[in-house]
This record gives sequence, structure tokens and C-alpha cells, in this order.
Amino acid sequence: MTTTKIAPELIADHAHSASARVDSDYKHLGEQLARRGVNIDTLKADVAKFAVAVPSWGVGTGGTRFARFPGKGEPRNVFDKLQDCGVINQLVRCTPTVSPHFPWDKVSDYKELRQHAESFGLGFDAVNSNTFSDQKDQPRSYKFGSLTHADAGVRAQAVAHNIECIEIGKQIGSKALTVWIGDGSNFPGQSHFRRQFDRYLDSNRQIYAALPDGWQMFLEHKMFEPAFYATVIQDWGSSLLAALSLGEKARCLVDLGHHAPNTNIEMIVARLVHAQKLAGFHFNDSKYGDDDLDSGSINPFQLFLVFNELVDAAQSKAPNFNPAYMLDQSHNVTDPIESLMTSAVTVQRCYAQALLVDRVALTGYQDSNDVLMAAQTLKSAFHTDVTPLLQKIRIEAGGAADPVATYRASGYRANMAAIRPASGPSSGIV
Ligand code: RM4
Ligand code: MN
Ligand code: MN
Repeated sequence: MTTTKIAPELIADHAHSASARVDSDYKHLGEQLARRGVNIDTLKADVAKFAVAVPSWGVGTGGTRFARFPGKGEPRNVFDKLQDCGVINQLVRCTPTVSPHFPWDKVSDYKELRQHAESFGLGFDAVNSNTFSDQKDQPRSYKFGSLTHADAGVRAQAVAHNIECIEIGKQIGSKALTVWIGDGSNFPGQSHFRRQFDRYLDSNRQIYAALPDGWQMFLEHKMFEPAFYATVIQDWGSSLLAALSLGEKARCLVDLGHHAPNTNIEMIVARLVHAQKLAGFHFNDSKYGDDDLDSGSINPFQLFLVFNELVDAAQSKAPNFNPAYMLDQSHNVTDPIESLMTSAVTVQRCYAQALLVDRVALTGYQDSNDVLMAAQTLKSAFHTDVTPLLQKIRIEAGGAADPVATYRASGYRANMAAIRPASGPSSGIV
């Protein structure tokens, strides 16, 4: 039995036994949508093109500040991670790329890494740098900051790491660098806000200068953590200021978990679209802070509203609109493969639901101040169960009608547990 992926025969068997049920549900959904003037096959063709990248760090078991409880058969290195990502895409068929994180995913031969990814049918999305933790043998510490550190030597080291990430990205076929820094302060008075931001811009200008043609730099904001008093790029305002000052290739990345509770994230999305500065997303969900929970697990309506803005922007041909979609989650108590598959499907579901919004009717209700009907127009799209549509798309692409059931039936995790030795308990957020 092959252990590097799920046996294609098993997937086909599962899909075959589900196909009569899926066809019947799909037909029924098609009838419902036809009454609303939507052609389900056109919708299917649109949704089938949707893709979201998987974070390489997401397939390992995450933890909290207090503890990490390792899972069975965890990936030991980037090659194992790619294999797990390959399994995810085998079953869901909407995650063809992986977003790697360096130095976590460092190897000596990137050509080999790229070929390894290709052997699982995968490519690479944005590369992520890490100057929020110290690496082995690193001469200077990031304890008090990286790109914004008061010491020019630390800043130079952080700049060099980001440029190295670009160099790696070039070899593996990436087209973007995502920069998230943990820099900030824990106490009032600790750092000079304006000088710190100037240093941020100065460091990022050097990184920006190393971007090849066709590349972008994604600036990720985050309200707090690890700095608990003030974060240098704490919100989309600072992020936009930085992106505007750096230039055309710099854009703002929205991680759904990086805002205060109740923040209107969909409105931030609309503003960034207006400014032609929306880089893309790190999808996840949260109840309190940067919880990194599975997408749509707490507030699926918010995720739908974000997609409502995105679909509206695409349909109205907003200029320079080409957001990158990535998951960024930490799986502490679930099997990461199951969480990532479920999340990818949830994100795809919200995209499909947003395509169902009757935009002509909505504009009419907005312009005539019919508040109730405007709200109902969104709700009616959100309440549509598009499950049979998504199942049909997966089956037609050679994936699974029910990815979690097929995955569990394959015994993949148990196989991996036998091959990959258990790692000891450790701490750390990721
Ligand atoms: C941060 C942020 C970054 C991610 C790290 C691991 O909170 O979301 O995108 O690279 O976590
Ligand atoms: Mn993120
Ligand atoms: Mn985060």
C-alpha cells in the first residue's frame, strides 16, 4: 500500500458510492437556483476555479503559550509537510499551492524541494520570513525587535533574512514575500513610535529594492502579540501607510485573526480594494484574539461578508484587484489535515455563496433605502446550502465527496504514526 498519498482507488470508490446521492442533491439545488435566475453549471465552472494556499506550518500540531500536545505522525520536515499538503489537495482539489515559512522550511537544495512539491501536484505561494524568533547560530537577537530594532546591526540581519527569502522564493516559483514582524513594545515609553516606524520603512525599502519584477511584498498587520502594548504595524492604517510609502509592489495582507473583536473586517477589505492595495488574506477564525481557529468555525457570516466584498470587487472590475488567498491556522486539538481540508472547503463555500448574491437587487434596495430587503438579499445567499455544488466539483476533479470521511477511511494518519517518530512535548505558539 502506498503511504505517500491516499490510494486513488479508495478516493474513486468513495466518490462512486456518493455520486448518486450527490447528483440528486445537485439537481435539486440546480432547480432552486434556477428559480432565482442562477445557472448552477455556470456557477460550478466559476467555483471550480477557486483556490486557496495551505500554510506549511499548518500541517504540524500547534500549541499555545502554555503547552503543545504533539499529534501522531506529525511531519518531521518540509518534505513530510509537502506530503501532507499533497493529501489535502488530493481530497479537496482546491489547495494546489503551499505557502512556506523560512527558516523553518530551509533545505540545502531548492530545486529538489520544488520537484518534491511537483511530485505531489503542488506549487508554492508567498514565502514568509521569520524575524519574530531567534534561529540557531544567529549572531544577534530579535528579543527587542527586528526590522525596527534600535540597533542597525539587528536591522541589517533581519533585512538580509528577508532578502534571502526572496532568493529562495525565486528558486521555488513564488511571486510574493509576506512580512509579518513581532516588533513592538510591551510597556509605554519602551519605544519611540515615530522613530520605530521610520526604521520599519527604511528596512523595508531595502527589502523592496530586492524584489524581482512581477513580485509583490505583502505587509501583514496585527493588533497585538507578542508585543502587548503597541505593535509597529498594528492595523490596516499603518499597513496602508507603509504600502503607500514603499511603492506599487507593496500591499496589505489581511489576516482575519489580527483585529480587535467586532472589528468590521469586510469594511477594511472594501477600503483596501479602493486604495488598490489589497494583497490578500490569511484565513482563520477567532473568538478573542489571534486564536488561529479553523476558518468559519466561529463566525462564518463574517467570512461570507468578506467574500461578498471580494466578489463585488471582481464583478465591478475594481482596478489592480488580484488578492492571494491563504490559510493561516494553528491546530492544537484536531488533526491538522482534517482542519485544513475543512477550512479550505469552508472558504470555497463562502466564495460560492457570495457569488449567489443578487447584486442588481441589492443595489436597488441600497439606493431606495430598503434596509430590510438589502439585508435579506445577503442572508438569502448566505443561507443557501451549496454543499452538493462543492461535492460535485470535488468529484469531477477526482477528489472526495466527503474529504474527512475518505481521509479517515484511508488510515493515512496511522500509517504516518508508524513511520514518523513522535516528537516530544514542547511549547510555542506555532
Ligand atoms: C503570526 C502571523 C503570521 C504567521 C505567524 C506564524 O501571528 O499570522 O502570518 O506567519 O503567526
Ligand atoms: Mn498570518
Ligand atoms: Mn497570526
